[in-house]
Amino acid sequence: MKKVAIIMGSISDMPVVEKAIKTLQEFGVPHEVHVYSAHRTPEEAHAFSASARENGFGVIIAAAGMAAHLAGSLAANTTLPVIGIPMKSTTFANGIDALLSTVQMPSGIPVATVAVDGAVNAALLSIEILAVADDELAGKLAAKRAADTKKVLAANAEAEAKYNC
Ligand code: RP5
Repeated sequence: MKKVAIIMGSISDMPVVEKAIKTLQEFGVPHEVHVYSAHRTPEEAHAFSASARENGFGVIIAAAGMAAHLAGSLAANTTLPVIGIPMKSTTFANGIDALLSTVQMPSGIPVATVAVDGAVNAALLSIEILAVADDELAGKLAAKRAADTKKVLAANAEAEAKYNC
C-alpha cells in the first residue's frame, strides 16, 4: 500500500495533527510524520515533496496556520494529491486566515482543503484516495460509515424517547 505523509509547519500543530495520525493508525494505513515549514525549512519541504512519489507515498497531508503556505508549496513540487489542513493557530480570525491561504490556490496547482482543524477528515480523505485502488481499504471505510450511522441513529432514538411526547 502507498504511504500517507503528514507534514506540519510547526510542532505546535501536533495536538490537532494527532487526530489524523490516530485515524490512519485505526485504518492500518502506513504513514510518516514530519515537521517541515514552507518558511523556516523551505529546502527540506521542497526535497520531501519532490521525492515523495519515488519514496512510496500516495498522498500528502499538510497542516499549517497563519500564512499557511505549506500545502501549496508542497503541491508545487509534486503531482501527488495534497490535502491541506488550515490550522486555527492563533486567535486571529479563528483560522480563516489559514483557510483562505490554503484553499485559494492558483489554477494548475490544486490543494484539497478540509475544514479549519479538520484533521480527521484530512486523514479520511487520504484513505479514500488510496482506497480507489484498494478494495480492502474501501471495505474498512464502508464499515466505519455504517458504524457512524448506527451511533447517530442510537442518539436519535435516545433523544426522541427523552424529549418527544
Ligand atoms: C505555521 O505557523 C505553523 O503551521 C503554525 O500553525 C503557526 C505557528 O507556528 P509556531 O509559531 O507555533 O511555531 O507556520
